Amino acid sequence: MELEQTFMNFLLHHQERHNRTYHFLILMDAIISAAKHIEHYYITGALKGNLGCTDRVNVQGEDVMQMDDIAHEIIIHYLKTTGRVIRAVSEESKDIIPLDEKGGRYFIYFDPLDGSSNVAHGLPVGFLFGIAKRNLDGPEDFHLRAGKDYIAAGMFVIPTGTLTIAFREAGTWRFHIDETMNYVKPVRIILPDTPDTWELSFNATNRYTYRKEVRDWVRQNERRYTFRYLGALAGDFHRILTRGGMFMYPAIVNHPDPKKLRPEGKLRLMYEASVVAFMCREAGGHAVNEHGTPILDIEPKDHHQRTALYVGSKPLVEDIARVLEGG
Ligand code: AFP
Repeated sequence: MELEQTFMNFLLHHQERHNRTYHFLILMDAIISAAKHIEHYYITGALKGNLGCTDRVNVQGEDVMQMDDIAHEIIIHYLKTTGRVIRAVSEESKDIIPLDEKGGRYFIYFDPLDGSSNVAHGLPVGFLFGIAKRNLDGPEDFHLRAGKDYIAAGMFVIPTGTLTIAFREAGTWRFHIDETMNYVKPVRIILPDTPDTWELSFNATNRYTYRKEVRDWVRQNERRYTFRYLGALAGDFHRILTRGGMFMYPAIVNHPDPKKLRPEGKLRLMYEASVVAFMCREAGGHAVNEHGTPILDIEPKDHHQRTALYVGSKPLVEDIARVLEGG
């Protein structure tokens, strides 16, 4: 019987090889515990009437929490116990959450349950996170970090039992949960070079709402690749990492309903776009916004800032970036 290396053991060796402290292990242990908790809750949530409900009251007359609020609370609970987090940004909290402003060492930016339209069906959703380190050489000014300053970024695809995580200049790795609920068997992810397996992923109903250059690019290129779309970034990007190709969520500039226009894009910079862009870079890929600017270079002005996103295999992203820059 062959037993596999666990994530925590992998991380321990990683930290030692790079002469790093064990603080990051403590943080990752909390993140893993939170993810397992959310995963378990998600699998059993329908039984408790907790999947995908809004403004509902249960038989005891209590408010039924939505799954994304539950996921948020679970993560904050585990992060608090570490004493290592200065501040957290969560999709589910309007304000930045101060945790341990004196002793904390890491900033964390996360989306506790991304892809909420899948929740009611029990289909895959994501828990995405990016981590940056405080200034250790002087006073901390608490500025929001750009993706290029993250030290790690990752995602759990829930409830599939997978964790994909990238470490700065140390690659992107995938783990699977085993029978004992440990994430095991590190596999390094490198985007495939050859286009044979490449896929395109975007919300096809939006195609007529893109700016002309992007519409033209889609028309000219889409037949070359297989098309897949789940509607949850973590799941869609998980496929792109393995198969290559590109996930895109362009700016919506031509919608007949003005309320649906999204000239800045839909996805959130700090806990969606920068997270997948970081993982993609470490797997050999690239990511840009609607102007062709690398996602990882964008300095956030607001913690819930939105962006357009084109992420995936370098040749494909560079090709559309030329179109975006010229437009
Ligand atoms: P929700 O969490 O609001 O469902 O949004 C999910 C998401 O941010 C991302 O995970 C998807 O890739 C994208 O939005 C899907 O958006 P569309 O439903 O417009 O295709």
